[in-house]
Amino acid sequence: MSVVITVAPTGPIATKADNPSLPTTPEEIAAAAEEAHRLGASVVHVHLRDEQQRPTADLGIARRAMELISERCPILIQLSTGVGLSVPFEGRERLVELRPRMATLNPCSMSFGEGEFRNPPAGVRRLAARMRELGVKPELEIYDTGHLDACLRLLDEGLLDEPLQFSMVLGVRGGMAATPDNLLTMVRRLPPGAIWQVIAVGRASLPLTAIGLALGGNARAGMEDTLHLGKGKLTDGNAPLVDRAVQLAHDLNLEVAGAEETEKLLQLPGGSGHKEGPGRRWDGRGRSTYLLLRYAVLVELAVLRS
Ligand code: KMH
Ligand code: ZN
Repeated sequence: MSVVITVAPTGPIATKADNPSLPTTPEEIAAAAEEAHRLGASVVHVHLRDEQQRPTADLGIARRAMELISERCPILIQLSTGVGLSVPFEGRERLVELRPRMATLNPCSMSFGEGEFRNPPAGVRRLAARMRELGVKPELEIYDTGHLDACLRLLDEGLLDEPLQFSMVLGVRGGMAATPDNLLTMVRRLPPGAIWQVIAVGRASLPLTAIGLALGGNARAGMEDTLHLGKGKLTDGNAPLVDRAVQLAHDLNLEVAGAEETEKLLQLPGGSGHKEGPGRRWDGRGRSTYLLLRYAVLVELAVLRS
């Protein structure tokens, strides 16, 4: 059984002032992607920054990052169309014209910390349609239960193709809290054959990623989601976080998919994707592992809250 590990090396929020190892230039992002690929990541989720480290949807910067990454290794590129709260939707959606293999699609507007994440319904439909035309696989970012319903409506309207690929984002202020119960609720509601991973921010990243893997999901790791390896311990790059996710998968007796296998598992358009295979499902064999993990997470969350 193989899982897909995605590295998210940069994100839209942190800067080098928060952690000097954060990769922000196309060169640094490409180097982080290559190292993550060497460790077992087969997808890189890319946010671009300008020279002042501000999030940007600049096509020149994005093109350069994509070229540098592809020159270094065969990791599959997923551009973020979330980009950053300060960048208007109309600029963000143009990124898919660069035809990355995948890009994120954020289906709904929401409060995001103290800011506002604008994803207007007409724009989301337009972007979904354009991604479909270009053969760019959307990864659907769902921060709350209603976001799943919005995605299912897009499917009904013919704007998405199955298998749907989801990121369950937990722990953003404005979205659902990072609790095992919320994750379970979402997993139970997924349509058959859906492919998914957990994105949990901050301290919840590790325990919820572990639960996600045990439940049949893929995993994401990187400095977009947490800048720390443990309490008070800054990570000195993306590599230790990716390494930890790979280790976690191996501890759960899961293989880590390479880029070619990932193309098939995710059934990416333009690839050699097989049609019959649904996403990895939890088949009951991991039940005791899962229950133990769940218990461990509940204890951990209780300790963190106290
Ligand atoms: N950092 C995520 C919680 C996207 O990439 O499309 C939000 C995000 C969305 O960055
Ligand atoms: Zn992102």
